[in-house]
Amino acid sequence: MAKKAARRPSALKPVLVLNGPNLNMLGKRQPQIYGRETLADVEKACRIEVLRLGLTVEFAQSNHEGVLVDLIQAAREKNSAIVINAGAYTHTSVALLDALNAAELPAVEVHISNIYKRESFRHRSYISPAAVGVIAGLGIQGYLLALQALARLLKP
Ligand code: CA2
Repeated sequence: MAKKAARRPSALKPVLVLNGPNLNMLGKRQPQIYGRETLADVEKACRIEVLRLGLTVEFAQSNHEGVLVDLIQAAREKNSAIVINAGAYTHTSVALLDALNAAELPAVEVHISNIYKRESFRHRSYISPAAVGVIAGLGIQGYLLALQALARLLKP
């Protein structure tokens, strides 16, 4: 019987999954837009997915733009890639765009909701030019799809 190939623990630095303002409220308000799963559920699902993918992950959330910039700056040394849901800063922050460009890491932008179905101010992302790809509207599955895409990009 053919043996299933065991995945070796990753030699890569962890992928940073970074969440911006108000995403700590996930599952607690507005379930019609953002669903019923909490940020802790997102983290759990990401940790299971990276085991399958042979990656490791670090999770962070902040409501503060400068803290997010600090985390992206540190990622340049500490992390191999970034999954980012910048929340409302997506639509306003040149600082996050600059930090992502300076980090020179593959980054995937994720939005739980379909930002193009919503108010016009959400149609514009300042950070997309620094992303290898953008996933929107697929709920928290978007984070797992982002990790899958990065696994393909990072693996030799
Ligand atoms: O769809 C997304 O993931 C967003 O990045 C979420 C942001 C929003 O400003 C973006 O336009 C799209 C808002 C995150 C707020 O999350 C909450 C979750 C539950 C309750 C209240 C806020």
